[in-house]
Amino acid sequence: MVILGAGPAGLVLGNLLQDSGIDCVILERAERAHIQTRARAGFLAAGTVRILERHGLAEGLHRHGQAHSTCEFRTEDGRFRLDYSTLGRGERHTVYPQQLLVTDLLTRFLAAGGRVDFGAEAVAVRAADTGRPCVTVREADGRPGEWRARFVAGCDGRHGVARRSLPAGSVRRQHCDHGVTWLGLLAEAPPSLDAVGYAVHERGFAGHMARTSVVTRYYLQCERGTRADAWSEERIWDELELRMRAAQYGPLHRGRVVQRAVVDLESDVLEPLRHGSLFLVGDAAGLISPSAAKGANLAVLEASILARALIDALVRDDSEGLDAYSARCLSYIWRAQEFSHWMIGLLHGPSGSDGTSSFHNSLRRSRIASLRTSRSRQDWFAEHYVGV
Ligand code: RFL
Repeated sequence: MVILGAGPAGLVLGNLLQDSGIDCVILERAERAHIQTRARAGFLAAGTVRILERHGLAEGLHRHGQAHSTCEFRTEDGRFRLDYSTLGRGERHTVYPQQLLVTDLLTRFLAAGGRVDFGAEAVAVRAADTGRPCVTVREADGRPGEWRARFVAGCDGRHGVARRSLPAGSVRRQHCDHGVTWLGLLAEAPPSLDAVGYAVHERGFAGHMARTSVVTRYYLQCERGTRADAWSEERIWDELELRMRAAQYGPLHRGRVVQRAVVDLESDVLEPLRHGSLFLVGDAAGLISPSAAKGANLAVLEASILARALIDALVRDDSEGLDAYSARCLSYIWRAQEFSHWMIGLLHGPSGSDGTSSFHNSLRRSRIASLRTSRSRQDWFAEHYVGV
């Protein structure tokens, strides 16, 4: 078994297969230090934690992760909080930075004898429609290499080679550009509130998400085409305080901005997620906007579904799970896409003052008002917000 990519998807899959005695190698383009320090997701859904627990992969997150269950909305109509652990299915998030989860998964995989080739870039997947696919590789020393296996798992993200290796016409890509751009920031500053903060402001959205007791992620909606370094730190903090209405609700803990990235909110889904012996998993299967923090959770879920199916096929000679893999994952993916899309509508007032935007702005206000007042709406929100 060849796994492309050592992100959450590839490492969960690798651990689960290895635990069942299935031989696998992970090819990872980046260096080890890079994947262990790449800060991205942080909110793990209850279902994700259960999958990791079931396979003995949750020790680190239980030791260092923090339970989280409240979000706070701040809008022109005031603020309100939802404790989603008391709504819907009564589940919480565990906040645990993705780079720590990746480090745990990698450490466990290597300690159990697993092989990860760092600096090895997959160049193409060939003969995926046969029972003996082949992955061509540029090794860390620049020399060409080749791997053959029964199956290949494309866990190499949105820009990976698995997607690019699919023959034209074998897969349908459905894409949506949500027309919204965020400046994603990581600040060396303690969280400023004990909740995820969603601020809707006429100047645009601002978000606050705890990562650890000393690091906080913030988002600022910005113009499409903004460069990540375009805003000074002072402007960033002033804008965050303005949109989060710090004058009314209290100042933010300021600190050094240690990471910035411009994120165009986009989604895409590939269908089907299997081409012969090649399977797409995680961001390679579908990209989801970070508006509802679903990407890493889907990656873990899909990897666990594929692992079960591969184990059944390789150990028990039962390929039913592999045949059902694509349809099964797509039903979860589309549910997550639907919720993320709904969140984008909830959080972004369109700029401009023509009749259409004012209409949509009023719809957005009404949507937030119903979330504030309707218990059944809150239950629905909680169920989808914390679930995948
Ligand atoms: P990854 O993590 O991108 O890993 C893919 C790996 O493949 C390697 N690779 C290759 N290796 C060999 N050969 C090649 N040709 C290769 N091409 C690529 C890469 O180096 C990399 O190591 O994909 P995976 O495993 O599918 O995991 C997906 C998640 O990383 C992603 O969905 C999340 O980070 C999304 N996301 C969030 N998800 C959540 O569930 N909760 C969150 O709170 C959350 N916050 C976020 C996020 C994503 C963000 N960015 C990237 C926009 C916050 C941000 C800012």
